[in-house]
Amino acid sequence: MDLFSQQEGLARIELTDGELLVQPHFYCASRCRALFTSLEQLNWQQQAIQMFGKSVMQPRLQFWCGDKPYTYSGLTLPATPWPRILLAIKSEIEQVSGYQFNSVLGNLYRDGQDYMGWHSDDEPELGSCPVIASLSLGQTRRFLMRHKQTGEKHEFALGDGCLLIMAGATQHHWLHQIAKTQRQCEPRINLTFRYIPNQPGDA
Ligand SMILES: O=C(O)CCC(=O)C(=O)O
Ligand SMILES: [Mn+2]
Repeated sequence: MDLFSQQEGLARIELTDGELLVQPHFYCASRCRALFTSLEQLNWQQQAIQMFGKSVMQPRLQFWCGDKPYTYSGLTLPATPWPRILLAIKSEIEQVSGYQFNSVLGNLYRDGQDYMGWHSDDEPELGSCPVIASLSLGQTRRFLMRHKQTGEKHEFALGDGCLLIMAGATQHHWLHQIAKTQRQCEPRINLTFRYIPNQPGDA
């Protein structure tokens, strides 16, 4: 699908059983470069997750911050203070989208061998219809979606400065991934802003 034929502002993409919004040039090229340079300085880490009962290193680097802890694949990320740059980006995305976020999971794909396998962002902490705002910086990578019941597939090229929002029932019905590639590949940073609602028993 060609994201670049869309107009200015967030545009809706037709999706069976889900809601997708996209703004291919949410940030201009010079702002993207400046953001990439600052974000690279964060404390990126390669962390282990549990898969089929085994501990495996994630094939990418990760950065987390949020107002509440978040657990996925056996890895618990604690509540941590926000670096100023991430608060600024969060607030700009909130203004444009009208959604609120209180956490961000960042991914740093060092080269084409770094990837993220098929998954849905459907952890219980995210509530029943999670809204995920995903900002891409740096190298364009292929973002694939596959319908869990019908197998329908879509592919989007997520380029420098692209904002993609998944909402509604998307996480119930769709898986997504960033595939490996053999092509020459520069680093890419992706920030996924999330909202973790209050749980029963929270103070
Ligand atoms: O890198 C991307 O575009 C996707 C990241 C993602 O799916 C996630 O962090 O859950
Ligand atoms: Mn995801």
